[in-house]
Amino acid sequence: MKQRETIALGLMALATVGTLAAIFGYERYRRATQFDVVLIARAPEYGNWDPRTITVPRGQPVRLHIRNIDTVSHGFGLPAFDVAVREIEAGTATTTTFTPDRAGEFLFLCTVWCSERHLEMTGKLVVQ
Ligand SMILES: [Cu+2]
Repeated sequence: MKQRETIALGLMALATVGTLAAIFGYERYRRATQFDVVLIARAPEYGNWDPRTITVPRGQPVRLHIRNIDTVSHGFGLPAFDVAVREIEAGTATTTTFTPDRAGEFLFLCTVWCSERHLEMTGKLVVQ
């Protein structure tokens, strides 16, 4: 009887340790493989994209968090990598993921007519 209890306790301890190891291992893997970027959207007269230039590593998945802190809608387009977010409403945020597979400098832009200076709402993605 004593032996069975010891075996049961041992198995429970193994299951607990294994679960924790899997959780922390996955989190470490996710951070190592995903590149996070925060991008603020505002019409050009109120600050434009912030930052205007984003630098990311080539071949690594990029998770782009776009926060529209403006009072009008904006959109996001990165034609070189077929990324498009049709509309980000005022005061909301969205996330999009892509993997830049080639190095260079690429244009990103607002795709919603947001102000008279909408056409100035552009930025540069640098892939290294
Ligand atoms: Cu805009």
